[in-house]
Amino acid sequence: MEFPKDFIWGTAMSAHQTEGNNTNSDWWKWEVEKDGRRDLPLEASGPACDSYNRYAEDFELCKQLNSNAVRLSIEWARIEPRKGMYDNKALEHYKKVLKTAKEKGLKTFVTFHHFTNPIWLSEMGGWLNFKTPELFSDFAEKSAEYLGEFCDAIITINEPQVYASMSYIVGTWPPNKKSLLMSGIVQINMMRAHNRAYKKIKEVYKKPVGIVKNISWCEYSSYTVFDKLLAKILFFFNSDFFLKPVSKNSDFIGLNYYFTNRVVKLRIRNPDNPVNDLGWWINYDGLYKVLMSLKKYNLPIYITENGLADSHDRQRTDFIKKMLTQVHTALSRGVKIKGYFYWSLLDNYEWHHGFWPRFGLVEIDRTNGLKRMPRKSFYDYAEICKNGIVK
Ligand code: IFM
Repeated sequence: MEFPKDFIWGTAMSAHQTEGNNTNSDWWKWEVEKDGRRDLPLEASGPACDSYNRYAEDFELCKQLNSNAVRLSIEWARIEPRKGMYDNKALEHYKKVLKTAKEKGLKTFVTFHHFTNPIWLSEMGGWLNFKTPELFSDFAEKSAEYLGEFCDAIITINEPQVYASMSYIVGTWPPNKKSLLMSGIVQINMMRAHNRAYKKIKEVYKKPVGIVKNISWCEYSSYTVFDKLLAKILFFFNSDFFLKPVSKNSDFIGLNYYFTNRVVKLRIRNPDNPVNDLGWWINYDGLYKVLMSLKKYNLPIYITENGLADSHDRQRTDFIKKMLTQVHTALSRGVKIKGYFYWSLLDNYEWHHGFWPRFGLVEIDRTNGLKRMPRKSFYDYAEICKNGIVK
């Protein structure tokens, strides 16, 4: 299977998960305040992968991977550590990071919000506060103005509904709320934030700006028509409900696809084979179905994340190839897919789970100075990136 010559081949990561010592963020605060009274997070992020200092080494790995792009995020909590006070040193740091990536021949896809918030914002009520879209847009405009020269594409918000659900329904992420109403408010504020930030960014930055949505396909058993109906409703809320109101202000859609859910007798009951180390059901044709469902938006699509936790690297190469097969089929049926980013380059901080889920093409040895050790799948993906061919 041959992919278009100008196809983007990359890997994705995020600041809090890789940089280390993100001390001005709500996540850091929550991690260090753990005093034995609660069981999560399983670990604190601490130095993470120390990518704040070792980014050049990481980009060198991207180069060895033959990839032509990298997706990473900048940290709002570092750039605006106090409300309205921008830290020029932090902006300069990210300029250096992005410049280094470009010097290594990588296109940069830069996310402005990837789950973490400055502590001052969380003290104002975070994404429940109706002023937050405005505050986020100010930060976004400032960052785009300063860093835009070195960004090939800007992503306003990563997986808004995952954030709204983990932090405000499931409650395993800060601020640990369990309220459907709150989650609804957060989602609306994130839609408003995207739309507003898009317009502000566009005033100072002429390249593409988009949003990244995690979308899971939803299957149903053949038990009753109600299973089918529920599957359709769940898929709608996970996809068009959020995308419709933001699609007019998006130059592309970023799709993160990991798994499919299956409704059986009005419950989510997923098969336990094949699964990744986190128990997520691996269903290849779910990716195809989600891609086909996005065709109606008539926007370029990047698969901005796709990957699996697989500590022994047993399934990763096969996973990538089978997912890319689905991408290829969707491409041949007219979906405008422009690129694929594997999540992730490195094993990194998997939020409340700590470091045990290993998504990396490159293993991080946490007992040996965070040494980077490419896995076999790294070399297999490198072949794909080099030739644009999946065999
Ligand atoms: O690690 C996360 C990432 O931060 C967002 N998308 C899913 C990944 C795997 O869970």
